[in-house]
Amino acid sequence: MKTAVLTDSTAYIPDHLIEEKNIYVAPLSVTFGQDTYREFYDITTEEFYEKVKAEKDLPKTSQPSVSEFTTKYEEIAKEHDAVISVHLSSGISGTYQAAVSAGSMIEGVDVYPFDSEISALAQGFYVLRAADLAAEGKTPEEILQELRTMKENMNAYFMVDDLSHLARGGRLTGAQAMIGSLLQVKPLLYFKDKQIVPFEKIRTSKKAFKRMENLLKETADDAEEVKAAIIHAQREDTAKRWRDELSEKYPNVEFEISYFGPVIGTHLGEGAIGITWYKVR
Ligand code: MYR
Repeated sequence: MKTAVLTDSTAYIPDHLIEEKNIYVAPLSVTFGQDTYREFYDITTEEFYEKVKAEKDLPKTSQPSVSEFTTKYEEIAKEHDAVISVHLSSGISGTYQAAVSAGSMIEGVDVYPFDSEISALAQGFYVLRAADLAAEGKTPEEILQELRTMKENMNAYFMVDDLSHLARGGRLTGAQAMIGSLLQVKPLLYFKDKQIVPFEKIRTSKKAFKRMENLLKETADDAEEVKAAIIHAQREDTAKRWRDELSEKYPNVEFEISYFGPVIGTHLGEGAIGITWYKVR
């Protein structure tokens, strides 16, 4: 059985790994006024953040349509029997549901949708693992089982510079009433039951970094090997400094630096930064 792996563009997997591991990508889009750009194909992350500054219209995002998924699955069907389709949380986007609908209609390839219940490189970690397992010849059921185990060990916390982006896009669940009070602090955010919710209110960004480190430490102290990524929206210098500091303190944690691309950047705004990790063993 030959199994492919497809994800959506919000996994923000580096291009060289997409090529090396033969990962298929279904793009989400950002629209400024009348102009729509598919991330990964039509607009780079740099171009996007420049455009946000230059344009008067704030961008909107959209998921791939069912027919876009169908086209991708048809392409995959030419050379594969099955596809693991890994997507951003169904609690913040209809992407996963579109993949499920397309998968139920397509013939010639068995589609196994997987709701990552998260996004960005945390989602990417599932994709990369699935691609490695598929290359080893594991069955789709074996791959899904491994992804479910990973999910039990996946963590992600992040903060934004300006909560209004999340509030405007309606992606900050249960917090509308708290927005006023949250604006005074740096809330640490995380995913709970597939949705973004405030984890803790923290007074300063210094304390928020420390809190995220302490949460990572709880895993690192108890593990032999941890994979992590610092993910940022145009804060590469801060991300690198933090990575260097953490790498020295936690030698059993392997760090990547990743980014919030156009679609996720629309909802978090420039300046957002977070960390994701999971215990490998
Ligand atoms: C759509 O239009 O369907 C896309 C909606 C994307 C919402 C994104 C909300 C922010 C996600 C933050 C992810 C942080 C992961 C560490």
